[in-house]
Amino acid sequence: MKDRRPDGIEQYDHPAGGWDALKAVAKTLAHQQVVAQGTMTLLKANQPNGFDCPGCAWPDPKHTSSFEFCENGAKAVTWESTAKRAGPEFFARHKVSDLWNWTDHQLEDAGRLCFPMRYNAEEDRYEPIEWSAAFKLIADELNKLDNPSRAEFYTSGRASNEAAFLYQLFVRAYGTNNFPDCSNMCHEATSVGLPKSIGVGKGTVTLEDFDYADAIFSFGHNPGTNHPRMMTTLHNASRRGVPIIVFNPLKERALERFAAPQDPIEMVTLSSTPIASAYHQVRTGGDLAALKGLMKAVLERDAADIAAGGSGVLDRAFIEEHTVGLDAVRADVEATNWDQIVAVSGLTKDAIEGAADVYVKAKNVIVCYGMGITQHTNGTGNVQQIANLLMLRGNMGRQGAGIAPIRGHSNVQGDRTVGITEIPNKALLDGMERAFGFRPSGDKGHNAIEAVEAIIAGESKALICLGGNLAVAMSDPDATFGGMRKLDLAVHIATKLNRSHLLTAKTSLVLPCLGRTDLDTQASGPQAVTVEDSMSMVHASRGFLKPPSDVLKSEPAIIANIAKATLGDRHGIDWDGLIANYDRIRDKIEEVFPDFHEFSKRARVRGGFRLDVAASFRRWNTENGKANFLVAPGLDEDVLIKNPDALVLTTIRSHDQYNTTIYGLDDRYRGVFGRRDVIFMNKDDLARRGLKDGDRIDIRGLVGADEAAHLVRGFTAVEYNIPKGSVAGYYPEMNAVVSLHHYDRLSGTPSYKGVPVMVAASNG
Ligand SMILES: Nc1nc2c(c(=O)[nH]1)N[C@H]1C(S)=C(S)[C@@H](COP(=O)(O)OP(=O)(O)OC[C@H]3O[C@@H](n4cnc5c(=O)[nH]c(N)nc54)[C@H](O)[C@@H]3O)O[C@H]1N2
Ligand SMILES: Nc1nc2c(c(=O)[nH]1)N[C@H]1C(S)=C(S)[C@@H](COP(=O)(O)OP(=O)(O)OC[C@H]3O[C@@H](n4cnc5c(=O)[nH]c(N)nc54)[C@H](O)[C@@H]3O)O[C@H]1N2
Ligand SMILES: [Mo]
Repeated sequence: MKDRRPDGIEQYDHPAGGWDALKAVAKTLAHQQVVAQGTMTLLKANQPNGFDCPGCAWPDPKHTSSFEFCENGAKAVTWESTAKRAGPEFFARHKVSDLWNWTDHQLEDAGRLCFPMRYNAEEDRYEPIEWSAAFKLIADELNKLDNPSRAEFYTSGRASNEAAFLYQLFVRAYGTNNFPDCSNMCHEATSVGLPKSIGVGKGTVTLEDFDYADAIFSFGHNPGTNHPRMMTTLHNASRRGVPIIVFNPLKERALERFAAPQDPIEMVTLSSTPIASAYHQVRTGGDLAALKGLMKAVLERDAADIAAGGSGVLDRAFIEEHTVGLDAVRADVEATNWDQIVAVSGLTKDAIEGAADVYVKAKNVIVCYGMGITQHTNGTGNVQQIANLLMLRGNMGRQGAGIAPIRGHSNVQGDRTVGITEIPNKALLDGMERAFGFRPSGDKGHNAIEAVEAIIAGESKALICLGGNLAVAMSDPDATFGGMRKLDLAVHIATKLNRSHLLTAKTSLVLPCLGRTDLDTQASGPQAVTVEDSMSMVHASRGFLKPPSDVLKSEPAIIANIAKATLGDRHGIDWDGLIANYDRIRDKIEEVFPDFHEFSKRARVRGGFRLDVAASFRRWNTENGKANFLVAPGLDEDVLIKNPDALVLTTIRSHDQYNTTIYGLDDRYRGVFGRRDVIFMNKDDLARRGLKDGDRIDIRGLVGADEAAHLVRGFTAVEYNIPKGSVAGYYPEMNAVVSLHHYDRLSGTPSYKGVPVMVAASNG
């Protein structure tokens, strides 16, 4: 590449982690004005008797009590425990139409919300409202709807088990299953795909399993940024000589080399540990082809071994005893030729065979994956092919082996476990009837896409959000924003101001709640909540900071009060009693879900407890009682991508953001500083369009023949090490080119990582 790079684009040669990570934390602490208190807070993250870090869902090691440094965990904690406040004076100073012009970074940087606020349309401002008036207003609006299914109840994955359980109780007692959830945009392909293959929509491994793995495969996740504590695990595995095979279109620095901030030698000597033993830059959306290639190579090795008089490389005993469907998968894989696999994956046959050799040689293999796998129109198929690959050699349900979906929000998995689902199963309905004496409706409700579609169509008139920033997280802001402005009621239970709150309805309320780090005191004294991590471990979390204002309520308290106002004494639920002592909520959780037996007691034990994941013990809760090999037909994810001029855009997180919360404008490991308006492109793709590094470009989403263009103008093209045909840009900015109709038909997961686009010199 040339010496002159676009403004803010530099070569970053350091390993991930190291001193730069410590410096970044110092900067965030200063920016959020919390230096002394903030440092203290950080020391309590993920400690026994401390709070669960809101940064990610990676589990805590069982036996550590020492402080585990995590740059992005520190940012998440610091942004929540900030000294900045967005109280009534703030809203008196700024009209909503002015705030609309602020960036997402500026909105959240205003600080913690302190008082319940209601929108006054004449003044175009949010004004303070008393809690009791707010609850009554919500109840009146909800009770006015001619049908409870005209209301949508969104959950973002930071909500605790206790809050999520009360929320689903309220909503089911109210009468709908409309539960759009952030996980619909995230790991839904896992939640839908894995139950059909292994009988549970969760990962099968524990943190300890990584100590016994002989090879680790990583598909489409960026742990150095999004799950930094996972780097400790990968760092240790690499040092043990475990091969780590990465499939990712971008060379993510932490997957190349990492300097562990807890390793005094690496810190003092400025050295680092290589992580990936092989790095395969698969094309965006090329994973299905790569996975079929891997299986093809494994089957070829098996045939060759048997021809040479060996016993083959498949785990035939496992396949025979535990599985169904290998013949169909074998036929599909055999019918897929290497030319197709190479063309779609963008990888050479040698590369795929090399990875297959590592796979076959290892006794125990774990496959980890993230959004690079799930956020595709064939996301569910991708997930199921990963399960197939593992099952070929019995890498499922035994020590050191299994599937590891790397979850996003710190309690996104728990929220689903305790009942946030638009498709309640019989066990859930039976449990609710047992515990509360009424049988909720079993009708299918809305997921996130369906909820937004119903809002746009004017069918749904009320939206309540338990956290999150639905409008900005969702595809197609033009359509989504317009729909939300037509609502009769919008309620946001939140810690910080964001753009969704500015999409005002006829009645709009922003209700401030306690965060993870805040002390939560109820009638019986200080409370703990519980969360479930990516590996099904459930444990307690206790905040200890003085809340930003005396007026704040906890999420459970806000939900209980809305429920009480809306339902009166319908079903005889003692809402006040439940929130007076959260043990009572946990007792009810236990009644509905027997797997939570002795919940409060077991949650208090250091490290918590693991929920039963049957597939971890080779019990298959599928319809046929077996683990199923499943075919995902074809290789191409989208007809539009066959357009020879199209490129496939993937939308990714920078190192300086938490979903729609933008901490800052740097993306250090990728060498981007002070800006986010860039598109990473291969140099051949630039040249083919007569473009060069630093040129201003427009990006248009291809959404089918007769729809309006989804356009982003005036971004800067950055020449980058990314496969030909693939381009990358930042989420959420790039949602403007993603059509609402572009999602996995099986799971409803939007295809944020496989967007067909056209790129051209900017004329805007
Ligand atoms: N600091 C921080 N932590 C977070 C979050 C955050 O925003 N910031 N978000 C949380 C949430 S909700 C989630 S879901 C997780 C997300 O964590 P990740 O799953 O790591 O999410 P992304 O950054 O979206 O990107 C994933 C990776 O996939 C790669 N990729 C893109 N397209 C493809 C593809 O087609 N195939 C393959 N194989 N790889 C591809 C990208 O290059 C990138 O490295 O992190 C959680 N933790
Ligand atoms: N293009 C594109 N779009 C994507 C993705 C992508 O990779 N690309 N990723 C998708 C994924 S994986 C996800 S999970 C979604 C994320 O979607 P969401 O979960 O809806 O979004 P967040 O940005 O995490 O929500 C941030 C807001 O949550 C509120 N908040 C923070 N902490 C708390 C709390 O403790 N309690 C309450 N009540 N509120 C709190 C704050 O007000 C903050 O503004 O986005 C999806 N959208
Ligand atoms: Mo997520």
